Order: sequence, then structure tokens, then C-alpha cells
Amino acid sequence: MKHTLVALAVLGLGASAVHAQEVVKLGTAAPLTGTQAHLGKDIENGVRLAVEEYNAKGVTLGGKKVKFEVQAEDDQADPRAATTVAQRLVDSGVKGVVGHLNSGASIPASRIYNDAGLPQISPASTNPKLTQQNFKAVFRTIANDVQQGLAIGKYAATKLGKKIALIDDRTAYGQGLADEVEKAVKASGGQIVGREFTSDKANDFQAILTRIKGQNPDVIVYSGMDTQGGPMLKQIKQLGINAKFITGDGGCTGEIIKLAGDAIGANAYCTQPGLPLEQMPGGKDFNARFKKRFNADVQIYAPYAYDATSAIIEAMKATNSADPAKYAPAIAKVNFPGVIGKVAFDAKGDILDGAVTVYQFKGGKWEPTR
Ligand code: ABU
Repeated sequence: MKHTLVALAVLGLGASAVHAQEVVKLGTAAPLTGTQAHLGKDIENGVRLAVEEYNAKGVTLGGKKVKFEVQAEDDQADPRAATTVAQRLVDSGVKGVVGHLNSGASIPASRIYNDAGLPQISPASTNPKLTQQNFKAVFRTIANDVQQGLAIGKYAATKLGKKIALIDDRTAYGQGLADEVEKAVKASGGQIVGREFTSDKANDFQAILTRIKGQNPDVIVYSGMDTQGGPMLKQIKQLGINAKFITGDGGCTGEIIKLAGDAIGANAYCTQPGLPLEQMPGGKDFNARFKKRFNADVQIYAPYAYDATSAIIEAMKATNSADPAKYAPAIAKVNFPGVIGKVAFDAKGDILDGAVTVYQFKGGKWEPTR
């Protein structure tokens, strides 16, 4: 102890300087256990990388050096658990939240954050309703399902075949996206020959796929997560259904490839509401830093979580404050080059210029179609 104080005196640092560093807690929430944990962890790691890099560079707010800390909560991809962890984050005094993954979690949690005056930026929830609630400090760094549904519906009806069957998992995401796809299919001259639903807990799709087989579609659009998408592809193959298959971002992962095994082929397509990682302005460099830090590949959402965290911290820097009442309005005005591209929001809180990319399964991986 004596040596430490002497060393500080030699460095010209008094006790007040040592204690001048303030801790600013940021919350993140996503499924960290269960079948979607690989995606939830992707978000948590994106947040952690941003925080560690800002801490390494050093951020001063209100004349005090701050140290950002992450409080990560597991919402289990469950709407009710999401509200519980949202309240826990509020009670813990976090100054902003990056999350949740699932629209069905983000939407109920957003009311709790809004009531507490806490900004929330989702890096993954694509249901349009999230930013249509007139909550002042709810944002997302990913394009929404009006954009994604249009891309899927149009691509399916104009490039893959006119007769389209839809399956959704009845979550806020799955059902909402399927509704948008249905509109876009019809607007693009396609025909919906059947609409079936399952759940985000199911793994047996024989009954709905048998009905769909009878409808003889050119394309099956599946609106749900990779956990169901992988076994669904296997069962499509087992039933001898020859339709093409397209799914949204929840199924546009490496995990669906693993789960589907030899049942995935060139007839499989998917979309992601953003640019391919390698085409993002900061994508290659981010991927290398992420891999070095976590010894893991980016799944999908880590760059969006990284940029969401940056948006919160940039707004704090712009207002010289970590007080949500002071810095939250500044999130609406951020405009900086992020990993994903320009990070700036429209009046509702959606990312500006959100792009959607269509992928085809080729050579063992998802390849952008253009
Ligand atoms: N965007 C797909 C997965 C997350 C969600 O529920 O929106």
C-alpha cells in the first residue's frame, strides 16, 4: 500500500485523481442460454468489444474519466423474461441498453426502458412495431421487416417461382415478417398457395409440410429462427418436396447450415437486413478484431451491437454526459461511420438507408446473390 501511494505521488497522482474515474454501466439483453444462445452471445460480444475499445482509447465525460462496464442479462428469448431483465437493468442503474435480440422481447421491454427514460438500441429486432410506438429513445441499427419482407417477397415471386407457401413461427418477428412477405408476394404478381404456422419451440414439421406438399408450391418462405429452419430443411428433403426455400435473418446463419446437414443445397436462399460482413465498410477489420478477442466467428448481429454501443457512447460524448435525460436526445442526431456503414437514424429511430442482402447457399456457405 505504502509503495502504491509513493508510486502515485511520483506520477503526480493524488487520491482524488485515482478515484476520479467513474463507472458507467451499459446493459445488454438477449438469449444467453437455450437454442438461440449463439445469437445472443454474438450481441453480447459486440457490445463488449465496443466497450473495451472505448475504454482503451479513454473517454472523459463532465471532466471525469469514465470506465464503461457491461451488465449482460439473459432474456431466454422469452417476452416475459425480457420484461423481468429489463426491470433488473433499470434497477441496476445502467445508463443505456443494447438489446434485445427477439422482437417479441424488445417490444415489451421497450415500455419499461421508456418509462425509466432509458435509451434502448436493438441490433437485431426487425419487427416494425418496435419503432412505431412513439417512444423517444428506442432505436435499431438493423433494417426492419417492412424492408426485409419486401425483399423476400419480391425476390421469391420474381426470381424463384409464382406459387408461394408461407410458414411462420408465430413470434412477433416470424408472424410480422410473414405478413410483410405476403403483401410483397401479391404486389409482385405471386400467389400465396398456403400459409402455415409452427412455434419457436417446435422441431417436428411433418404435418404442416405434408399439407404444403399437397399445395405444390414453387417456393417455401420460412419466417422464423435457424433452430427450426435446420430441422425443417431436413424434413422438406425427407418428404421429397422440391420447392425452393427462402428464410429471413433469423435463419440466415451458419447454424442453420450445421443443423440442416446434407438437406441444404442451392435451392436454399436467405436474407439479412444489412450488407454482407465483408462488404461493410468496417467489416473485415471488425471480423479480425472480433475473432482475436473472442476466438469465435461473427454470427450476424455483433457488428450491429458494436455500432449500437458506439451510438450510445458517441451521444454521451456529444453531450458530455452519461445522464440518459441529457444524452438520449443526441442519439437521434448521431452520424458517424460505423462498422456497418453510416450510423444515423430516421425520425422513428430506424437506421437510415437500411439495406437488405439476398444470399444463396453455394459451396457450403451463404453467398450474396449480388
Ligand atoms: N430479426 C430476426 C430475429 C430477431 C427478431 O425477433 O426480430
